[in-house]
Amino acid sequence: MLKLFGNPYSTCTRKVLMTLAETSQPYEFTVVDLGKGEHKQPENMKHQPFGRVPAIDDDGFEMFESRAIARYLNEKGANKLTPGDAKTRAKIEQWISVETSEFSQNAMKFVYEYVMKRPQEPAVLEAAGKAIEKVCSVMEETLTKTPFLAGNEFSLADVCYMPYFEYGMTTPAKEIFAKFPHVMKWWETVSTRPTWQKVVGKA
Ligand SMILES: N[C@@H](CCC(=O)N[C@@H](CS)C(=O)NCC(=O)O)C(=O)O
Repeated sequence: MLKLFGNPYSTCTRKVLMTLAETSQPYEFTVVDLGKGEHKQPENMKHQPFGRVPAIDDDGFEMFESRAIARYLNEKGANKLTPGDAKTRAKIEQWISVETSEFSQNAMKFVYEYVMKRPQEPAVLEAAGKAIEKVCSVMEETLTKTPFLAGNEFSLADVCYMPYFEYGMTTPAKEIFAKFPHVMKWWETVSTRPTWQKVVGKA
């Protein structure tokens, strides 16, 4: 049985949980308590050598890095989150790359400040806000044409943004998101999926 080591509140773990839910795969979840520093203990570092979460052990096949894990699990699952042809899959990769390089690190500044109460310099938040706004403006352009980031179907690209939107919506980043009506409509659509509601403990 697939073993997942992570934390249900962790953004990176949530990408994996959502992938598992959407692709209908059973797993055994070992909760790593970040508050107690368990992620830095040898037990977790055996699975995740950087002392973070998540990691998996799939019948002896061990790996870490949330996006890589999500891609691997998607390969194995039913109802794959990589629909369509080569062009659609290339767009999925494009959007995951934007999330990794432009979006999540900036969205996390708001999460640190307002959710985790780890004070950020005002200039840091301002720069993060501008970066988020830029990404949302590019998303908006795409989402005026198609309901999901990579086209007409929900995909791994959407999954990768969801954990950051979920927390971001509880912070002033929400006001940035709200400038973009198609982004807001997309968020309403993806966040009300029963799978996501379960992942975030709302169902
Ligand atoms: N690139 C890694 C990042 C993992 C990561 O930063 N996880 C966070 C939780 S979302 C964590 O473990 N933070 C604790 C720490 O870095 O000490 C991935 O995608 O899995």
